[in-house]
Amino acid sequence: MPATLITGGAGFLGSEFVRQTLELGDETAVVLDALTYAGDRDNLPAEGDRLVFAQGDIADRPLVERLLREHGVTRIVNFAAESHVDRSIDDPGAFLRTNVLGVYELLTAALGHWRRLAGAEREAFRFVQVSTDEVYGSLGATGEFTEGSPYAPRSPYAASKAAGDHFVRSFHTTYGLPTIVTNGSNCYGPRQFPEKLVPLLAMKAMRGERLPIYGDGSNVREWLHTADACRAIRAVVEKGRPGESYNVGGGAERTNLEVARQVCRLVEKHFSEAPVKPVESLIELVADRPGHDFRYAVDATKLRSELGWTPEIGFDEGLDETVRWCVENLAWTERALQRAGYDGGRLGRG
Ligand code: NAD
Ligand code: TDX
Repeated sequence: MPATLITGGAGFLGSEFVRQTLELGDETAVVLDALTYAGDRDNLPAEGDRLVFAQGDIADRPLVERLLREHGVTRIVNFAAESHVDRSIDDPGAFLRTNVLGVYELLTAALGHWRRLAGAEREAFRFVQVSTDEVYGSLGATGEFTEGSPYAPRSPYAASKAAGDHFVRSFHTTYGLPTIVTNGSNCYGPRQFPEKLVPLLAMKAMRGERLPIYGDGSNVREWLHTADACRAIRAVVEKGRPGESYNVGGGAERTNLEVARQVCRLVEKHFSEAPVKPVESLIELVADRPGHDFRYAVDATKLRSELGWTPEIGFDEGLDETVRWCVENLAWTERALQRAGYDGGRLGRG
């Protein structure tokens, strides 16, 4: 049975990808995750015939080499990263270590392994780097990023992801390693760490705390449900062309204020004990994020037309389900906050 190394598989997107992989039923998922504040072993099922879990760092080359060899891995999907822009403003070093040096070590282990493979296994080998639209920089009110848009990162997070992507691409052009990059838009869904906009707002609204919206709330993000994002990454793993990159986005553009108001309405719908009503009265405009990118939007035509992917979950339906999940899984959120040493009050720049 083929095996896929899924790094960062205990995080938000990675754990959804692992669940989808196990549902497909025809491959072994080998998860490598350092279990930083963002990773939760309980996001994954227990180890079994088709799930192997190793706690460790993608920068630990001997460990990665052993996993690749022992499990006969023919695909690597790299979700492991420091992923939060505000944290990158406060501590860029951690982003450099994982998103650049970690990616380099992972690539080097992958290259050695790939070179030892032969025949169909070597042919099938893929290294998929899960990246972000933030590497392209910031858009004005119109236009969309295409795969040809130049990389122009502006936050330390985006800069580290861009540097990692450049290494990934260079391993294809220089050594022939079959790598592919996905550039995804903002994801939302269950099990997202409550420092990110949607779960942060839901958690604070349930506590009756003010809901910090940066600047004037007019910044725009393109939202995609994590299940649709992972189906897109699966399509890229199966059918993507080595050396290429694919934008991943579903077209649901919203201002942050629109998202905040919708989350407030959904908290009122699903959480009868909301301490402050209307929940919307908790929204407060606060100091802007330094270097705050105004707008992201991607043209995902290549993914749709070449690989036949279409999103299945509309934003209204997906957000309703996500806020309901946050209401019904407060214990998950409390555990995440404890693990990270947060009290809810210190979350967010506001
Ligand atoms: P996350 O922060 O929820 O999860 C990251 C996971 O990586 C965690 O389980 C963490 O323990 C693990 N990890 C961190 N450093 C590691 C290391 N050095 N070695 C091994 N494991 C390590 O992040 P996410 O939101 O699931 O994002 C996953 C990937 O998708 C990231 O690469 C991110 O850049 C990209 N991405 C995310 C979004 C989004 O909206 N969430 C959008 C586009 C792209
Ligand atoms: O408290 C907040 N108030 C606020 O107004 C927070 C946490 C965020 N915001 C704004 C900033 C952004 O414009 O909401 C928007 C979304 O913020 P985040 O959830 O922090 O996401 P973003 O910075 O857009 O980055 C996300 O999408 C792209 C992920 O965290 C990245 O990993 C991914 O690459």
